[in-house]
Amino acid sequence: MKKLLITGFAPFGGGDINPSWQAVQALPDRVGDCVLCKMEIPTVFADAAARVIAKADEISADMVLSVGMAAGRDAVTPERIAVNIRDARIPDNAGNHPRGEFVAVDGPAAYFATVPVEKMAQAIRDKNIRATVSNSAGAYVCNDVMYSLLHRFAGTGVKAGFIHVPQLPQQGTPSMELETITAALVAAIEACE
Ligand code: PCA
Repeated sequence: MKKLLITGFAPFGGGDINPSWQAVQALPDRVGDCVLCKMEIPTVFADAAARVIAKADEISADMVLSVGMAAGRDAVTPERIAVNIRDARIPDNAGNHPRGEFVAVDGPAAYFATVPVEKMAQAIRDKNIRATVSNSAGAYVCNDVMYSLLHRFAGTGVKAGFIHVPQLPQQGTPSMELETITAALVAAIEACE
């Protein structure tokens, strides 16, 4: 069995739910060859990443997947690349509002995900769920977590990736049902084996 640390975010930007954590919570404890450790993380620059990295180290995770919500997207989107920039349109949940700062001053401009993003998107589509690989995770807390994970685990055997999911129907359009998002995550995890 492989150990997968999978995280979802707390609500942010005045919202009261975040489908990323709801969907992660709804996942079974085992998917394929993976035993899951689920964790909710705050929508706060640096703090969220530090917590995920600490937990991954603590449980000796083989793989880390973070999930976040992207309003405006109508598909589940494994992220291909994380960039070394914090550039927030709105403050995070601790009031941080970085504009054009580095995630890691000593880091490269970008990292590619070390999970198979094309395979994950295809596996989700094979379940008749909308999915496409995204080439930008933004420059907010989701990108911050993805970049920080890839920076920390570069050159180790620990795989890391990020998946953005749509809003729920009650949050606006476009949207996707929670059960569908959860099923998409199952397919994505299975595709990582
Ligand atoms: N989405 C935000 C941060 C938390 C979340 O769920 C983002 O896309 O950066």
